Amino acid sequence: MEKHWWQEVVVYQIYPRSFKDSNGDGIGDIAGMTEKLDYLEKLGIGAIWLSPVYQSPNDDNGYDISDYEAVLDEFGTMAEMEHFIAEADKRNIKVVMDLVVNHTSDEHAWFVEAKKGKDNPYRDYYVWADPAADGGVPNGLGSAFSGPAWEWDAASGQYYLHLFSKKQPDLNWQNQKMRQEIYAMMNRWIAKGIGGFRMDVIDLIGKIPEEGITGNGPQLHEFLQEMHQATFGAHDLLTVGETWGATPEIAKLYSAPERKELSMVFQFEHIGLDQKPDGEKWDLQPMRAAELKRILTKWQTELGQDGWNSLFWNNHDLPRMLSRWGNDQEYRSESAKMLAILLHMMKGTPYIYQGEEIGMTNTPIASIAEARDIETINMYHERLARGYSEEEILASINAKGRDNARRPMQWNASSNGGFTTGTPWIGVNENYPLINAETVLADPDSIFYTYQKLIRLRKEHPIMIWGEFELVDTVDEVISYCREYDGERWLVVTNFSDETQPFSVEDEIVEMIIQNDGNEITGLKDLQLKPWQAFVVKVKA
Ligand code: TEU
Ligand code: CA
Repeated sequence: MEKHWWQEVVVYQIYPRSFKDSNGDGIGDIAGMTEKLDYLEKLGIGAIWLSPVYQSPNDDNGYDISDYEAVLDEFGTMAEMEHFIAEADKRNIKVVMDLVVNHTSDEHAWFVEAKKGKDNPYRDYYVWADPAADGGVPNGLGSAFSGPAWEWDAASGQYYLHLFSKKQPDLNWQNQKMRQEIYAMMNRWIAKGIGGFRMDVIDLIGKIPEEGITGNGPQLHEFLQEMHQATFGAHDLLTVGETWGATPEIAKLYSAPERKELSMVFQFEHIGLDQKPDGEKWDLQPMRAAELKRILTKWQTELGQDGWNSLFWNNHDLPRMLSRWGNDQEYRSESAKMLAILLHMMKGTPYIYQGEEIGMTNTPIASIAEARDIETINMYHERLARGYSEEEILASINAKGRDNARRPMQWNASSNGGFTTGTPWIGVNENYPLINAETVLADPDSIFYTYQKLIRLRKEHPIMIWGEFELVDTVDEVISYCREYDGERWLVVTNFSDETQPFSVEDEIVEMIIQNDGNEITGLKDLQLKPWQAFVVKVKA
């Protein structure tokens, strides 16, 4: 397999609204991000996935784009964005832009035109349908943000499709002129020196709505090969598709090099483990470590040479993993470091979500008035109407709501965690005096330095990037595997539980690589692993 820079770096995701406010309006901005590039250089990351910074009415916090080539006023100017890309480049950090082309905002010029009537040249840039025989919605397609996926447009007597909010009309990828305009926009961003694209719900662009098909439609890969050819194919960029429904077989279709589509995909099979199989994300069940082990192993072994894994626990849509499956109370530091070691020692490109590196946690709400996310607010009203108790609904929101990840980054112990001198657009977690970058950087044994060391090890040891993965047979709650490369063998051992767990292998330790506590480990036979204990040793191959 040909080697690429995006297989060797660790990527850091910035959610700009919540990263750093530089002008006191309570909203993160590009100047604030530029201020923090030295912090990211110290961490050692090689690329930033930047959530949308484009012009938007912020119905879905920027994932509803009204102008792909203008910067949101609240975030700053295009000059500041180009300066950010240049300053990141000076620090060997590439900027991967968020490409949201399954839909636009309803305030995008194309949709404003399309709504003018059936004969408008932009009408077919979107998905319109006549009412069903009974005058209602054309079919049963639903929105991810509650309610039907069809919105009535009285002026034209048709419905338009929106798989997300009604202010996010789906683009019609069957329209070749529309596709060409998207590619031209992408090329103008590539010309600014960006490092690639994260592609929002890209598995939906092949949709056939009249047949109820949304993900993995028949022309999906044809469109991606056309996009590759027309834009990033001529450059060595990181392209990662967000594909909620991907299996390893489907992931190979996106990321097998000879197919000339994408570098890799975000697959979410591990992310669904605490969701009832027949329920929505809000319907919870306990996550079983044995299942997590099985799924992680499947993805490590089945992609093989036919693709490349992304590795992540967190993003702006997910509750913070430290609170979700770790232990953010008694074992906050140990379990945060264990999660980092378990993930970063696997084969693939690791992604760190802002605040994960300092052990930030979920932020529970006591009232829906504290919520900001449209997905959460819509679900609240929908489930109240369906008879759920407010207590049940808030419990689901506190476990799985997206605002958990979108609370302001905690920089220091000053007011609002040093995120803003004004009133933050969303409340800062009350634990900021204890959990903040400045305090964490002052502690050589902190979570930050575990991440910094994992990133440094990746730069120094090819085995972390290219080594073959092999699961080690253990009790359910212990996830242990080996990486082998060029005659070298590393053993990774993690206790994914609050309890002591047994571990024993015949291997002989050559050297301790990294561990999440100070315990002396002299041998590997008949060990009793402490809760959340994690270590990596080089063993005799
Ligand atoms: O997310 C796609 C998506 O499906 C998630 O919103 C998911 O449905 C939900 O969060 C359950 O966890 C992408 C973006 O990451 C998300 O922020 C946007 O809201 C969405 O697309 C629409 O652009
Ligand atoms: Ca600001």
